[in-house]
Amino acid sequence: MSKFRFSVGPWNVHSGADSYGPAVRAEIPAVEKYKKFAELGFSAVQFHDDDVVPDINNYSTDEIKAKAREVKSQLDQFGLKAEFVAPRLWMDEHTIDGGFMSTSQEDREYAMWRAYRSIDIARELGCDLIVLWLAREGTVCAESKSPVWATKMLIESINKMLEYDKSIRICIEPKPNEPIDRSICGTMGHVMAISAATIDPSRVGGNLESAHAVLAGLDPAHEIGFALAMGKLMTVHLNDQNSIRYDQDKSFGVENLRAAFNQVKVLKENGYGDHGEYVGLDVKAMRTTKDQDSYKHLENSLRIFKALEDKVDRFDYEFQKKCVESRDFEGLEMYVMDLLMGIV
Ligand code: XLS
Ligand code: MG
Repeated sequence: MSKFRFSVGPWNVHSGADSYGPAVRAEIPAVEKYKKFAELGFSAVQFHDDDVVPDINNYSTDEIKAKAREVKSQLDQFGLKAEFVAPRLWMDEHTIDGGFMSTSQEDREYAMWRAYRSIDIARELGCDLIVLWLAREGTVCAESKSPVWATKMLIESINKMLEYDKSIRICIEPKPNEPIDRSICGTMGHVMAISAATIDPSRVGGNLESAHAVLAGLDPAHEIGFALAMGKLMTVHLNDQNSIRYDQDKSFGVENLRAAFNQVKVLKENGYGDHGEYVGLDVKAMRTTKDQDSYKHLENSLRIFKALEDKVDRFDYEFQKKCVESRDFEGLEMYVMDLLMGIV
């Protein structure tokens, strides 16, 4: 029985369209996804603002809040909570050059409008967490904007959100690139620095995505550990990645099993979840996956996570201590491999 509670976003179940080809599976209605998420054992749903209110630009603040309440009643029907709301600042014509650090003041103001509406939606859904995946916050032409100015604009934007709602929490999900060429806030270290520079660092933290750490050439468990050491790991997006290719959002643990083991280990050893944090997935099915298998990557990710939890529970900390005292790291490493291969 896992000690953790799990969350997932509706975009994890998708039609399979990508930049190089059309959809390969039928679209599944959101409510049907919520029902299935509950059946699979998820406790919460992650949302973009326009997952809750499609065509959000067309509605007033009151209409947006009313539509959010409709989604809340759907979640209640399945005993699900909302984990967070993320403004989707990468699809709109107003965010072509980013949002918070766009070179257009009108577009920066639009990004703040979406950020404030995300807060309104979160409140109607009964959650206090906003995730900022800074997809287009950076440069496609290095000389188009100053990295000093852009960084300050991000801090200023977060401060405005913290002032708009006196108890909302802001969680940055760092990624070093894609779709942006050069990200302004690419790792958990950048997130911690941004947090410290805001008007209320206690309300600004990080969401570590396994694949994003790999794309930055970093170890996901160490990125998680860095945020935990600062007391600022607000959620995680567990998945996997085959080296520094495009963002693959593979099922958790399927490429780098030992790295996945150490992500579970650092979470478990440091009381993650004890204050309500969820283990979030951010995974996508293979393009070859058929309609009837639309949720298999979620089931696989949960199964691998829970199997690794058992491995962590069985980890021999006495043996580890002996190996460290005698600096027998070869012996310790082989023990870990035997544990993962099921030999011990
Ligand atoms: C990218 C992001 C994205 C969601 C917000 O990895 O997680 O999938 O939009 O979290
Ligand atoms: Mg993610």
